[in-house]
Amino acid sequence: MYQARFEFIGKLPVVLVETGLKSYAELVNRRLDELLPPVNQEPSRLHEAMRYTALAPGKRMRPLLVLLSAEAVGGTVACAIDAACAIEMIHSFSLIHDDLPCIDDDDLRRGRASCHIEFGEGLALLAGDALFAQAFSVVSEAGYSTEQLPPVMKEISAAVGTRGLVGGEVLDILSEGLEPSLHRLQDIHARKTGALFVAACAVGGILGRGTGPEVQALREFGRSLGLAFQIADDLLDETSSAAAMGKRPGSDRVKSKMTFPSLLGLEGAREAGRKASEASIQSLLGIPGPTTSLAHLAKLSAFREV
Ligand code: GRG
Repeated sequence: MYQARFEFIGKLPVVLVETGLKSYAELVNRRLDELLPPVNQEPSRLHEAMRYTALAPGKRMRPLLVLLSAEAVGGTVACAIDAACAIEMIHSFSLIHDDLPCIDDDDLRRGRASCHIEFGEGLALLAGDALFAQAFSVVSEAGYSTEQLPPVMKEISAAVGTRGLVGGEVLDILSEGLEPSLHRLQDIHARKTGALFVAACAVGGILGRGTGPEVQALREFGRSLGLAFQIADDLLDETSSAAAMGKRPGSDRVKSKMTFPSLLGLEGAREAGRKASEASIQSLLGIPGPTTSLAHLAKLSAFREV
């Protein structure tokens, strides 16, 4: 049932090679592997479940944003890699919980059976919790300076809590059956998707020792990019296939969810995605350093196929 013709790995490098980002994604995967608890330690089944989703083929958007944002303000990949992996762990945590039967009830993720299908609900829930804790443990042990650590912790925790992933998911659940509203939809996705994008960019800026205005410009970039990315996600849910995406398309429609295409139509949603992507690129004008790769990522997010 799940043997996916998921060609993600075969597809993404084409894009990443073009934009020079393949090596960054490989670096993230290698460091993630080192930072996740090994399967030869107990409780090994828990570690297997954590690694199963966190190391599965994904786009690694959020860690790439951390690394490229650090470079954009004059920092290095080395200074930001552990925080980049921590943010990917949090993203993986949210995917595991999102797929659970009590939330979105999805059986396919990243081209594989969802974590709870493979390991059972209890273990999947706990693997998510452990990834969350591991993320903060990684950041606290990364050797960041006393000026950097508190703002980095603040950015990441804010993106997860009520103003971020959890709050967005709750608003999403509670909006079922309500009158569709573009304002509410934007608020939900600013929290569910945008907040972690903003945090990734800000954390990269902080660790790269960017100035206040530079970090603020990166934040703006992440906000618009998150919107462009989510609009593309909604469009793909309407138009793509499980084989291409590695998750079940059409699920928004089945669950009668409010989406950008359902509110704006396919063409209207495409136009909104284009505008958000352009707005994100405009925000980069406030940054003197190398921003070409961030701009590529912005275009890729709006016009992606996976
Ligand atoms: C407590 C962190 C936490 C979560 C619980 C379930 C939940 C609350 C929030 C759901 C957040 C969620 C899954 C938002 C959707 C964001 C999104 C667009 C996910 C897909 O991201 P991609 O396309 O996935 O970057 P890959 O697999 O490529 O990494």
